[in-house]
Amino acid sequence: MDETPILIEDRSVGAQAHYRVITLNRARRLNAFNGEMHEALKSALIEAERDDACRALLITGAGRGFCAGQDLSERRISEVGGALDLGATLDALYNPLIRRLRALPRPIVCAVNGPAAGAGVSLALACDIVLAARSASFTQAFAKIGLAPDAGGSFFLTQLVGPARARGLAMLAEPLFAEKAEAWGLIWKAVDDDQLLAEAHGLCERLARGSPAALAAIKRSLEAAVTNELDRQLDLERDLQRQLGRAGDYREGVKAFFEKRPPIF
Ligand code: T3D
Repeated sequence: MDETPILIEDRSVGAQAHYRVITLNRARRLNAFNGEMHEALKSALIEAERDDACRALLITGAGRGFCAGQDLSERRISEVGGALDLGATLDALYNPLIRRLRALPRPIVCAVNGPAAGAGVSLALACDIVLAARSASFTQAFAKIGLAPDAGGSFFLTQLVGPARARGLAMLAEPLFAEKAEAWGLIWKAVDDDQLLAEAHGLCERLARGSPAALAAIKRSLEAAVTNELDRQLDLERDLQRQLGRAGDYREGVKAFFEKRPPIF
């Protein structure tokens, strides 16, 4: 099984802009992470950040799964002699990935097309807008293999669904299906399976036509709001708004409002 670990495709939105679709492509292992997939994803995110014409990202999975977390075939203790340091792999691979996704100044839509488990859930929750097919599930599988949520899993879960539900999900390691995930506030929306990609592309197109400066500022502001006190957040809002108010997108937005037409960013 040596497929290209991720597939990358650009979809144009007008002459100057596009959004980028990243498809995790290890379908036989439900797109579980191995070293190559980590490396490919890292390069794709660095490249997306460099490319100013890339206005949004869409992350999804090939085949019937989204991402089953770490590829456990790389973690058979009998084969690695019990010398595994999972702290080191988190430091080297997962934590930089999550930090990169959260810091990327572009909106990231995630289309969860099937089971997400372990760090696969963390990957989805690190994205900005998460859609899931109704048949998709989110499983904090860690406890079943003697681990605890990682790659930001404990953080995202507690922030999004609150401590009581986070404890139940993490300790019982049961699948949470898309509709309940939406009802609990874990994700933006559950959609019919056959509509998932169309909806995700529609969202990306909308975002790619939006103001890049505003979307980057929104991402930064909401990220900071998770941990900031009100005073700090008010200051950050002021600073970001000052920057945005001096930029061309704001001028175009206001002009378009009075001309009763959609803005062109
Ligand atoms: O560096 C570090 O190690 C630290 C970081 C850790 C991060 C983590 O993510 S730890 C958690 C690792 N992930 C899991 O424990 C999840 C394991 N998978 C599952 O629980 C289930 O497969 C799912 C809930 C995701 C889906 O269940 P189901 O019934 O739809 O599918 P399945 O039959 O279990 O899996 C289909 C195939 O994918 C199967 O292969 P086979 O038998 O057809 O050849 C299965 O072995 C394979 N697969 C699924 N998950 C993984 C995997 N192979 C390797 N690694 C996996 N994680």
